[in-house]
Amino acid sequence: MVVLSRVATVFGPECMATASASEPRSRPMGTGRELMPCARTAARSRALGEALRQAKEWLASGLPPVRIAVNVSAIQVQRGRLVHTVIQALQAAAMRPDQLELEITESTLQSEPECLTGLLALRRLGVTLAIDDFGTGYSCLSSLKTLPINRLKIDRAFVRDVPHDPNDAAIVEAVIAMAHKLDLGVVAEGVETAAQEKFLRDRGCDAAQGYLYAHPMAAEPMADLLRAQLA
Ligand SMILES: [Ca+2]
Repeated sequence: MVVLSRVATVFGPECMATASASEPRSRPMGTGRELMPCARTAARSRALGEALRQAKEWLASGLPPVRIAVNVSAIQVQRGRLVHTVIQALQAAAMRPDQLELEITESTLQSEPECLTGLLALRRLGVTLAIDDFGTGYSCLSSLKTLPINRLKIDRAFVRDVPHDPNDAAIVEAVIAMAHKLDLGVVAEGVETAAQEKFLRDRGCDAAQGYLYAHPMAAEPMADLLRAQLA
């Protein structure tokens, strides 16, 4: 459940690749509310298709449309096939591009022309793009103004010790302020305590995810949760 400031409503689930559908990752994850485990595949495009198929099923079962977040790799973006895969998956699920958010881990993201071209094509399509685990990679800050992204997700490593650790608190506060100056949304990852949530809310963080809201779960219990909260 997303409960921070400007986002008072549900974002929707984040779909992660896991070893198997019955073996969810132990790390707290989930955009906004929670996480839907997906089968690990060599090509994450299968996870993308699975996630969108699930969204279509939820819609058919009477749930209001939710935004689905899916993790993709920068390699997928660079190879140039991702746009085609996304278009096909969206068509198969009869979903609009703005109902899909793609998360790309910062450490794999580069400002190389192939990556930029792929990201631009996805943005033109209308898909939302987020940098995942922001702060742990080595991308230079200038990539933030060159890459066509919509949101930053602050890595849990910085969130874990706020508000007590003054260094982490300073970093998180600065990232939120910087993101907003750049017109980017901000999501905090790994939120587990009310004190963390208050710190983030007070600094204008747009949304949060983590154990405080929900643990990783399979599609069925998540449908129940969505039904209860969106009713
Ligand atoms: Ca993610």
